[in-house]
Amino acid sequence: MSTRTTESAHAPVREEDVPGTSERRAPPGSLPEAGGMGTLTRRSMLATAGATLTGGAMLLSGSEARARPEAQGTRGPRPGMPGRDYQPVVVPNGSKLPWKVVDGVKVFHLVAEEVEHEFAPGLKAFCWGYNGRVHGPTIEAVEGDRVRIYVTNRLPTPTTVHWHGILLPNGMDGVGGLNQKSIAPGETFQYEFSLRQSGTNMYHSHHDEMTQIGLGMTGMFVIHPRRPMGPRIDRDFVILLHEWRIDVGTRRPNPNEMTDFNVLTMNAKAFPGTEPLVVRQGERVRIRLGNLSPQNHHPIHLHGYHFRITETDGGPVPESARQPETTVLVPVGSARAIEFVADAPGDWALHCHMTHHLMNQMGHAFPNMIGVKPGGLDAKVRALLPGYMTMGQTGMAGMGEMGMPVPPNSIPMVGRQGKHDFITMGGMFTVLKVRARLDGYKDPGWYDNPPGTLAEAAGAESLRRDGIDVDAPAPVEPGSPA
Ligand SMILES: [Cu+2]
Repeated sequence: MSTRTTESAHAPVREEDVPGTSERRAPPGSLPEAGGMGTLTRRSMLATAGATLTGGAMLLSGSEARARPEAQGTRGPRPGMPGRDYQPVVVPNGSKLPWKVVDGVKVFHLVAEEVEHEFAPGLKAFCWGYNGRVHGPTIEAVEGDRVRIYVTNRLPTPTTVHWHGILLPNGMDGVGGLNQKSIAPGETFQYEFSLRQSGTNMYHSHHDEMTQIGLGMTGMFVIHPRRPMGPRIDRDFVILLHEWRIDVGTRRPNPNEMTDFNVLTMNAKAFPGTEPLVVRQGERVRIRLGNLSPQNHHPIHLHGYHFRITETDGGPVPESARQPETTVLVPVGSARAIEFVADAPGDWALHCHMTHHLMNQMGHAFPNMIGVKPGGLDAKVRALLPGYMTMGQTGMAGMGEMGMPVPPNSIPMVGRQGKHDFITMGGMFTVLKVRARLDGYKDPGWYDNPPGTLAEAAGAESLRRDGIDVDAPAPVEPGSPA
């Protein structure tokens, strides 16, 4: 028997840690298969899948029985139920994949298909996703659950699904060609495995990865622990990070882009399209962040709080290793969960700290105009180009606010009006709204700052009292006095 170093009591055991040669044959029942009746036509497959889903008892051959722990007389625990076994996660702007229990197995159905998706008001594009959504619906299950996931391919090209970070038999891992036959257009495959871990994981296409992940074929896969770990979480959010290249004037993300992404998203929405995270003051909050962007790592910064990173997609972080943080780096192909107690009321920014990830489409392609003095230039150019105006001499902040006419189907610079002024960010930005009183979890509007707790223009009396002379040379002293 091969051995694994176990780091905690929660370390999972691999079903397949058994002696054998390096070229093992996949045990029967450990490869995803076309949906039971050979290759299905598109028209018949939903009906067939439906029949299979409600088909009742499943006969196991002897070899299948050996491959499945519950058939060895150690039947898995009963399927985990929301409310009883776990507190369901919240997916801002997102969706969840429904399921049903058939003979003790949780059955899901993912449909890979083209989706017209709105990134923010004003920008729609044709992406690839699952079940009419970009990204795919969040899959939610419980440690110990056995899951059977049907995948129907309605794309014009083959695909597969990889269950990212989930420990499973090799033939269920979803890498096209390496682990399984790719799922041809019109086919339905079934994946089946038991969840021997808990944590924050993901799923994504593993066929023509650059194209299919780049077009949005990703989703989150949350596995709750069978027995709760640590303090109870009141609000458990799921956010998947992504980046896209959508040239102004087009309606299709360009998956061939390698460096210059111009739409940065949380759950496939760019600010101001992102829904706020609404929390009651005093609640314990978890935010699960996944990153399946093509190229960039995202340092996600939360204002107003210090938090601990409690999970990676490799499992829980031991308590002794949870250092305090204000920014969590979520590398490509990784997930991180952070936790904190929401004791400070307010509207707190939650955003990627890469400043180019806070812009929308035109920020990246703009010439550097800082400090340019147009003088009489505008009038001269207007003779040739009516309506011409030099822009950007003091930066980008005014561009969204001016409400300039923009090309159709584009979000060039937009932020949105906030309570106090215009919010000059786009992209990977959202707001954590913490309130003492809430009417449900719908958006409570902007925060009312208590008197004396808001930065405002300084009054003459304050300036005089504190000896601040705004016309004097700006005070400064050496950082390393002699
Ligand atoms: Cu970023």
